[in-house]
Amino acid sequence: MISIKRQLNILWMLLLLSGVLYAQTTETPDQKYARMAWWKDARLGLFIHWGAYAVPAGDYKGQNNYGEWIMYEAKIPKPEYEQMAAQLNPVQFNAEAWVQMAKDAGMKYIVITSKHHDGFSMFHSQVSDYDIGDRTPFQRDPLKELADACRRNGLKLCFYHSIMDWHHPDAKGADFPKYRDNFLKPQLRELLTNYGDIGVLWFDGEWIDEWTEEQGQDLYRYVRSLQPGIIVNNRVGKGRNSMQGMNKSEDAAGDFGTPEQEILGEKSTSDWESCMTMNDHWGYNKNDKNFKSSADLIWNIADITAKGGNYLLNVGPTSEGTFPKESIDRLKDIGQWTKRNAEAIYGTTVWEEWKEGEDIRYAQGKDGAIYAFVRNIGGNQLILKRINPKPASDIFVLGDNRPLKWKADENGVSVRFPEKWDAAEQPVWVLKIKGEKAATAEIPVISIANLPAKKTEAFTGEIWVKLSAAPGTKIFYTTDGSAPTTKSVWYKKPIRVNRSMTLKAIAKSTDKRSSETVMVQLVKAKYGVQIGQAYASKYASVGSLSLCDGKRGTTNFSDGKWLGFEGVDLDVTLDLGGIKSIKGVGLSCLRVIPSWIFLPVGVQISSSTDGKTFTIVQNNAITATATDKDQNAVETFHFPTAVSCRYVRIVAKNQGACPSWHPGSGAKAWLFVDEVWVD
Ligand code: FHN
Repeated sequence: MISIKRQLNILWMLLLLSGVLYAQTTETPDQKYARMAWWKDARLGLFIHWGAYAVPAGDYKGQNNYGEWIMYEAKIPKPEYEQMAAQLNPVQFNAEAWVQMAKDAGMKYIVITSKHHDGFSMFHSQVSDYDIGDRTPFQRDPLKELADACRRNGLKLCFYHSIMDWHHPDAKGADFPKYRDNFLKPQLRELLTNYGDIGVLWFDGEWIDEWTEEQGQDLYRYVRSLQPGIIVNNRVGKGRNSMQGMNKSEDAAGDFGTPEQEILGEKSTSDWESCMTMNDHWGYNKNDKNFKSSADLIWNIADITAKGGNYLLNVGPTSEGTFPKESIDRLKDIGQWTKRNAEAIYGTTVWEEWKEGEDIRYAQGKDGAIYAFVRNIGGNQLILKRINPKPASDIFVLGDNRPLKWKADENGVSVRFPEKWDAAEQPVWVLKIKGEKAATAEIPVISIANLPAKKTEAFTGEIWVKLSAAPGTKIFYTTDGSAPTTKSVWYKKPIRVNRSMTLKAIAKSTDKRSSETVMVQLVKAKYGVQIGQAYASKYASVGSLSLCDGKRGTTNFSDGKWLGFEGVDLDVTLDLGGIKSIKGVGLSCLRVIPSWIFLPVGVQISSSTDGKTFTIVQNNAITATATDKDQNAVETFHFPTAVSCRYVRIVAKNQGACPSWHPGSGAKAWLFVDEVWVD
């Protein structure tokens, strides 16, 4: 009797031979699985973007927001950029120290730029003299030193290599095949024959017109012919779906998907790796201090693990050959956490119930244990819905050998942590549970005006909130933010809401455990708001009412509290609900020059009693013209305005276009507004 697996392999070979199935190589699924095994178990890798661009470190001609694209974005002439490259002399470079930091962080492989789009090779190439060995005082080969250090420490060395090349004269137009055959491929041969076993070839820059899927398939085979065991990402061809990174079709070239600066929204059994910066730049920018917190980076590891992916986290080293301190600190924090929770991270696989709300993720161990990654635990009790522990089994929190007290009832598994336990001591806790999926009721739906509510809803006056769930289920809810149980208020009719609150609800059916909790933040806004100009959907906060919800935005423009207007003015009318005597009008705006966000250049205020005829009461020019030295800031403006009216119209004039000194010169300028109010 031939096993199913063997039957599949035979079928696969027949399809292949018949030409029905076009594969990159004659590799069976089993063989591919074996080749990818180390990478799947590895989970975490360190991405390193290191090149000539570290010399300017983000600055050029008064601009300070560049990264590894500086040559292109700042239109630096080749000779001038070559001069920059010639200054690269990383005398503090210590391969052993870099590899140790990656290893201590729990990373199992390093992907370093052998050549980025600028065409400058970070290894001593014989194919080119535009490299660190020939053009700089640094006569060593950093990739050779890294290869040796990785071998000594049991890490896999991998290369990021750009197909796009801004420096090579043939890498454009009709001569591209000459570049491909006489430069790109010979350099790859050097990289795959002179540096030992290479784990992954991470291609990039495949989006250029000169590149095609066919060339990608050929390059894949070429690379695999040099090192048959190597793994190649899906940017070798043209198959990826933009920054979402997964292949658009089954037979696209490459072994894994490459979401960039994002994590898949759902679990996936395909091979994928999310690559992400720690701050806002891949290459070193000495001005960029906008680093993600260690807690957020650690939660990304939990989220990616639950979804079955790998995490390739980036560091941009300096031209001296050192890691920025902020990166070192985060690698240390990650290392402490991965060390404590290793068994939940490495070699685990996707569990069918991989998520529970926004703060719980699950993964399955090879021994069948289920790991629950949990953040934001209030107090020392936790309720898990999606799992049923085996009766009388122990639940442990990794890193602590004391079994936790727990009991399961119709509302879930309530787990109690030890008395003197400090929830804040770890950004993410991991529980090890022997159990199986629990049957839970369907999550109820919260609706406002017959539309499903978003996570946050602003309103004026009062609204009616409806809760609905599957037939035969009861719904229980709370309005004080506490976790609802079957002892909470039983929902029987729409809820009248006339104040801000956090509404949470669960559903319960007779034969199942109560559902996961659904939540909506209801925020009462002070006035009715009529927007005259469309804000961008990407920066839409909770809609126009967010201008009056009292929730202040921060200088992190993507904090979800800003309305962003691209190239157009803010034109908003507040309905005070009746004739009021007002004394002043205020608004808060954001300035983040590197992100093309400018303050308004003027504010006009007009009033009306009927909402139809308006009289201008204030015309204020805000004269401070933007300069590239302006720091990120939330600026609040207040205009004394003594008038009696029901409607107040505020028009804040957008700068219109980025100024000539700005990298976005001439492009639409953004106006970000958060709060408008009258007093
Ligand atoms: O253009 C590159 C960018 O410089 C960086 O290397 C990232 C990292 O994956 N990839 C491209 C942008 O998608």
